Amino acid sequence: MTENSTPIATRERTVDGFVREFLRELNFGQGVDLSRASVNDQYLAMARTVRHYLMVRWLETLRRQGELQAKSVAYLSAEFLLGRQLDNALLASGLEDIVEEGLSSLGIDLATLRDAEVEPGLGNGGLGRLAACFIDSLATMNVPCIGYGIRYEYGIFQQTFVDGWQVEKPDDWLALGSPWEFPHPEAAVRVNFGGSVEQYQADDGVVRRRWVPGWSVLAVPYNYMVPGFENGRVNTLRLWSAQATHAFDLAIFNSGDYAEAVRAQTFAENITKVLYPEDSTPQGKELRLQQQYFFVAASLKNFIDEVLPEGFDLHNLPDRINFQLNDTHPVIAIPELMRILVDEKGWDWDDAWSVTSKCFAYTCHTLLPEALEVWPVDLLGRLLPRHLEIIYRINDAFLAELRQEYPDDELRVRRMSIIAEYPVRAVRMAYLATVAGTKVNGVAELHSQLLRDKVLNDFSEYYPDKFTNVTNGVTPRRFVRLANPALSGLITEAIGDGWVTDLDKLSGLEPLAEDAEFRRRFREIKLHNKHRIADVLATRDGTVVNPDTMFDVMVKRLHEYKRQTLKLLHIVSLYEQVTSGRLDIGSVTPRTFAFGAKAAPGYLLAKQIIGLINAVGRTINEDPALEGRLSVVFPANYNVTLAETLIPAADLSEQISLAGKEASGTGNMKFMLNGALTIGTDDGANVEIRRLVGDEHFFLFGLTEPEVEQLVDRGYHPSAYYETNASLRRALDLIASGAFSNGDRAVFEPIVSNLLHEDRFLALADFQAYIDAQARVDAAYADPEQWTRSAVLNVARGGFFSSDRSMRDYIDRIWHTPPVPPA
Ligand code: NBY
Repeated sequence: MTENSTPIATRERTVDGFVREFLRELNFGQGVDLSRASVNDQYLAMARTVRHYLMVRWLETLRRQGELQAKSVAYLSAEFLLGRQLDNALLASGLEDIVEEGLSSLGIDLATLRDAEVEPGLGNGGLGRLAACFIDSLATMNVPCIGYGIRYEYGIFQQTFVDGWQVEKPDDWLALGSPWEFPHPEAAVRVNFGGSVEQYQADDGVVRRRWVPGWSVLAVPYNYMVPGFENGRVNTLRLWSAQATHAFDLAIFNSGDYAEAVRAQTFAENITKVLYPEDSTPQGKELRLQQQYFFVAASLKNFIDEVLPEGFDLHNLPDRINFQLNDTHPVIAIPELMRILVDEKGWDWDDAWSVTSKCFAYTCHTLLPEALEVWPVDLLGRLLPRHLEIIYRINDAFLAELRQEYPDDELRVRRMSIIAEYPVRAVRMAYLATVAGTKVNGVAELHSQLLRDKVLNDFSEYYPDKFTNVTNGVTPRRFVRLANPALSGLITEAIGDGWVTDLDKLSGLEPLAEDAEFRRRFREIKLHNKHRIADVLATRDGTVVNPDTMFDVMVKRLHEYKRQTLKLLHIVSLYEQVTSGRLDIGSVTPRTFAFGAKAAPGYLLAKQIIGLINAVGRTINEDPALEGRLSVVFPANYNVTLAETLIPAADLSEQISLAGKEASGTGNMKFMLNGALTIGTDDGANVEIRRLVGDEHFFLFGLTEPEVEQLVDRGYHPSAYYETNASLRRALDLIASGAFSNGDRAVFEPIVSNLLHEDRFLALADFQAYIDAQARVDAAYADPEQWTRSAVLNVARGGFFSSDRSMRDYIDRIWHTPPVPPA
């Protein structure tokens, strides 16, 4: 090998080598020399340098994959909430130390470059972040996986507060360059829409049907590296971007209408313009269905034509791939594969169904009935007429099967129809996924059980073996190793560094809960992390927080079912008692209440709640009598980056959804692994957290799911709680009085009346139990040694919540894709 073709990764893994590569990128990539380089120049050069180090591994992974043709996972997800890439790439490639030293020899601070990175916010919340954790784990575990999704030009909106009210700004994350992506315009594929279906006589004399599309766009792939942790593997994430097709433009150009041609271009490119910011209630908008079909059609075509070797017999597809459907958003892939096999490949329907029904598995992420996606048939038929026909045919066969099984139960058969008739005729995507998928899984034990017993009960009776559970997890690389370097150092010192890829090893910390010196250092680290977030908030927002207080943190999307209002009622009640003189401030545990939450822009009540949190916060923070003892911080624009500094500083993790509503939660796991104690309901993965950590180290409160159901069945009257509970009444009255809105009683009236007269998520019913649990929190916090013991045990017993374990469960229960160890 000549010097020039020696891979850089084997040649330059030294400080000098790095510095040379970095300067070369700065000079020849950015076109500046060091003395004139902006921070952004330096960041971009740095990112590209690190990328080069990973490149050899990526190419090698791809080469071996092509050679082995091992069974892989294709994770189909409309969202991948990746977070910043630089740190993760440095960690995975083992370059952290070299880079830090190299940069400092040039007088550059790595932390400054880190902060220059704009995170790709290509997801709403838990579902999108889960996808990012999963692909990290698969790469780290040497499992072949390709992530397929959408390259939104604008990610989740940037949240700002104006007078405490949420105002959304577009998230122009690509503006300063995106060094982590590799566009491949030459590999673009065409995606069709609209038109009609025609009947024709094929060469074999058979009458067939085919789609005559009305318009099409190009899907351009952008590849991203997904590096495994120190294992030499780099998997691929492929995000699709929409572009106008040339043919499309040309016809119009030829007719001389330049303006129309440009309009057409904009129209096509709209498809991947923006991420829909609704995190639970799907809007049923045509553009959204376009997005879904767009990325799924491009992905299937890419997999079949490019990833599979030439001449691959598609009858063997189920041995080669699992398409995992991340919620219903990619479910249109099912009729698309049928269309490819039947219409394009000329297969019999039954052959095609036999293959298709072995290739997909479906993960459900919700329990809210209004969150289950349905597509009105008139919309679907207009956009994808052939797919609608195929869905009808799948449904006909399914209903015929059901009528055999349940000859005397037509009501049940209709309940289970993939096509709903009311309020409009519409396709139920969850049902389609359940019928066509090999497996259906929920994301925590309780959630999977409720799916089986309630949401999809008819289906679980008909297909008992399809239903399974895989409890969610989070990647310990990003959420412990990178987010909490101080704690990571302490853990590694105690038990070695194997925990980063084998999180069950954290159990080795158990005995150290009894070690006073270990506890002292653990506490010191928590305090250090509080100072770190205090610095961040001071610089970013000019907010002052007192690190010598309990950090009580609630971060998640703003939603009624998550019950930020319950947290708020606790705060208002405390404030009311102190200011009315019934409670001595000296006896109150000093706390910093921290919130982070975006509301869907169209969710007016959620935006009101944000307004109220900020208003209460302002009042409390301005009260000199409370200074240094009680404060509320609500940094705007909570995202992955902020989570990484906020969560490690938390003492108390708020997981207070109404039982039976939060599918799993994953923030709860991140807090646990960073040594926070949880106050929570028996909901989602809280159930498993509590079981693992033990009742003594978890503050449980509230109605259980069966109790919620009973109460609602009996008839729930929130005002009864208002009338019988004096502190609740005083808190609500204080809000209603205008105390937080300059005396204007109208401002927060909708929140108060909603709670008094509707309260869909039973905040008032759980109020007293929550207050009592908070009193137990105060008592426990008063004993720092005991509290720290519990905190250490939370870490030691949290190993189960690694997304590596989730991936093992998917592999064992759903995919059956063994790892492919490196050569
Ligand atoms: O998925 C969340 C669940 O609420 C949470 O309990 C769970 O831990 C997490 C991972 O399994 N769901 C979620 O984040 N959902 C969305 O973000 C979402 C996004 C878009 C749409 C619906 C839901 N949509 O219909 O457009």
